[in-house]
Amino acid sequence: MLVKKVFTLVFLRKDSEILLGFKKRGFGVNKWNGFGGKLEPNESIVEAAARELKEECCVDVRTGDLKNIAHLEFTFEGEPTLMDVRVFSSDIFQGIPQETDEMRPKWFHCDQVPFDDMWPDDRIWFPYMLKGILFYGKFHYKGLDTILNYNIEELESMELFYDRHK
Ligand code: 6OG
Repeated sequence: MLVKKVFTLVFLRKDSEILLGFKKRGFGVNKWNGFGGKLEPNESIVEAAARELKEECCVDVRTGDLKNIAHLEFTFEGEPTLMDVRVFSSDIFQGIPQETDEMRPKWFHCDQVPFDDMWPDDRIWFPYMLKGILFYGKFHYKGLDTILNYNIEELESMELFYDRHK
């Protein structure tokens, strides 16, 4: 039996750029990624997404301006946890990204995403996100560097997807 843990992951967009953060500690250390983390008790997923963004790079976003664009699931060979990652994007936010103890933010042109210094799955699913295609991606890892298998399903609507996966 897999134990599901929910995480958030937020990408801010500005013109042809995307905001990534270089993770300074914890899971995914020394990799560029979006901003996010675990839910706190009594918090909705979108509230957690906005809180984590604020904590990690000091930018405010209204929950209503966060668009759910993907659902990711990660499993790791021999481990009992399924990471259920809710991906959000927004081009409406307040403030200038600042470095924190956890993340060093930087804007990247969408053609210059630093995939060599990111999770290996990112290079597979970023093209969907950058084209504006909603999707459900599943990745099964061996260790933290090798993807044993994966699947990506394009979605018409996230609401219909979550209705199906209640
Ligand atoms: P904290 O441990 O910082 O939350 N995350 C992943 N993101 C990508 N792109 N690929 C993965 O492949 C990931 N595994 C986890 C979810 C961890 C943050 O890292 C994301 C959270 O935003 C395995 O609380």
